[in-house]
Amino acid sequence: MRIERVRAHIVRLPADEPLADGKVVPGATRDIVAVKVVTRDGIEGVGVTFFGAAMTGALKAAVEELGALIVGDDPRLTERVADKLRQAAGTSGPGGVFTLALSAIDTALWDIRGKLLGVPVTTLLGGFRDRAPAYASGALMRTLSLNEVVTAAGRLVERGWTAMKTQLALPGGTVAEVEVDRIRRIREAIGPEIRLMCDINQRWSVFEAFSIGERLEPYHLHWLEDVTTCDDYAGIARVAAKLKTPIAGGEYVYGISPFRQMLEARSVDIVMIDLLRVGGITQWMKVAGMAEAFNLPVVSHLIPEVHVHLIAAIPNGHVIEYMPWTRMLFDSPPLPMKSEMTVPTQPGLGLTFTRAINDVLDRGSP
Ligand code: SMN
Ligand code: MG
Repeated sequence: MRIERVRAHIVRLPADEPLADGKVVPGATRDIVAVKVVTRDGIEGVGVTFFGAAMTGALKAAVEELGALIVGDDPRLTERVADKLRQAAGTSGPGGVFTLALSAIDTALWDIRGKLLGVPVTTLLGGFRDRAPAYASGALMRTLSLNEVVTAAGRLVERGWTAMKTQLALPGGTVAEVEVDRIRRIREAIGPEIRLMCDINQRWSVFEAFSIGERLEPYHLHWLEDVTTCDDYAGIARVAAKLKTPIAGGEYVYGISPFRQMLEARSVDIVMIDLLRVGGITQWMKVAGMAEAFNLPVVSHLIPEVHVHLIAAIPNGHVIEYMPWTRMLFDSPPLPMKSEMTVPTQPGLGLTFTRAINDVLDRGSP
């Protein structure tokens, strides 16, 4: 079993918002690097990566340069591959493009392993259950006006969602009254039973998190996410100790070690693992195990098509973030139904890139 080639291709998907038919900026795109690892006997593994922004070309190049180094290697030996690539990349990791590139390769290797053994990736990882809860993400962003966000939240409920995430730390400066009022209005629109999460994306100070967080408690958020700078473990821990609302975090950190700091400091009540920044499925599972040992639930960040396998596989998988950004990469991707996703049963990840993407990946760069 040997790797024959690794190819990457930048796909510019339209920046749409299908969950509540949100407004779109004409021409705006989400630029994603689609990756394919092919073995000599023709097994194909798919991976994806992004967060490159203006460096998306560099991210694609990183995948292909790292990929060239593992041609001829055994795709089943994910730890050996990760070690080889880490050493080859010098000290360019763990933060940044190196880990984002490693992640896509590692994900493709797990897809290959599943196809080789004829089982879904979730089965390889433990297969705790065959479906998992999902929440709607991306439809209730801070850039929407108050009326727009309230309308969109109502629409999500109409469409069967029982859990959804919004954002605070509104553009133009944080005014506590305005922030609290927005959550009050959303809660009124969706009723008491819907799970509502709120993401701050590191934009509050610790003191804003104390004071606004306390005033949000009557609206019983399911969690408050990334309340302040992601590596201020002590600061986040102070917020977590003070508020009744569970504190979620973890999507911004790279590799596995920061999770040790975060968990030892008791910064978070809910561990959010980002597949790309953690370095792929191999590393994701290590953090999930760490969280389990700390008696903490795990939630995913973006790429629900892959994360459905992971959240369903582990005993402490809590909920999948259903952010629809990557669905258009695939033919018949797994989709949520009434706030739930079912794990694909085909071997591997059960994901096939669309014909147009496959054509380019099979042909190689012009
Ligand atoms: C988020 C991060 C990156 C891109 C989109 C959205 C956000 C989330 O933090 O949790 O979904
Ligand atoms: Mg977030």
